[in-house]
Amino acid sequence: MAMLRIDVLTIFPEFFTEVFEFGIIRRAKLAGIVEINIHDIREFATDKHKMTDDRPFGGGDGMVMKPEPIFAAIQNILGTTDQAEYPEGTRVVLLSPQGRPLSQPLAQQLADETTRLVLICGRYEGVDERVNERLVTDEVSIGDYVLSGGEPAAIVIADAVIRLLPAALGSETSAENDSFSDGLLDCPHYTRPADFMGMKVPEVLLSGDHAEIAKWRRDKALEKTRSVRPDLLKGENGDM
Ligand code: 6GU
Repeated sequence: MAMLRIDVLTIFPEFFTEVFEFGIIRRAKLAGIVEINIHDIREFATDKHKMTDDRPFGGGDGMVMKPEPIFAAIQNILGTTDQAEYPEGTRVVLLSPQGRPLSQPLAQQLADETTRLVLICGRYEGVDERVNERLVTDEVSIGDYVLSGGEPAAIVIADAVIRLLPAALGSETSAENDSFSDGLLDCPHYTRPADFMGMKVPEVLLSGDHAEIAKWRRDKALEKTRSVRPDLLKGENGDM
């Protein structure tokens, strides 16, 4: 049995046809560590025109995703639209710019605690608030910019979570050295050749002195973080 079952609700199911077929995600699927199901919200539409959105009450531009098809999809996937009756380990995530920002700790928490992860891809104009009120356990954004829909964000969350599933990691320690696992950006990396077009690999990395190498990596990670993301060094690990 898969350790994690992911269900994606989208009006663009074709968006996901190949995106989960590569690398760690493909391997995790083949190993039965994760199962990913894509659901077309339109198939749960109740009216004869299969409408998934409608004009906003109160007026204004854009369309709002209707609640009925999303409620029907959740009923179908989880067997209930009552959060109290969701299977244990279930999180229903609405991807939206109004959500709390995705972070490495949130991805880690989802990897550690979740067995059923439902990702609802909203369109940027919005989703009827009653979906949020009744069905959603977590509203999540992937950053301070606006996407035309939550689909790319669903892929980002799925990737960030799946690679943290214990059995998905190629090497036991490879996630420990990630950017953000210690609240810093990663240090630079080099491989052969030691001299590429006159650009030399730092001498210390060729020295075999593991203590010196560890110190160099830490210094470089700090230097990089200070120059690119000083905010990560300020609060004592605010959201980390
Ligand atoms: Cl989750 N959705 C949309 N539409 N835009 C976003 C986002 C999500 N996260 C950042 N921008």
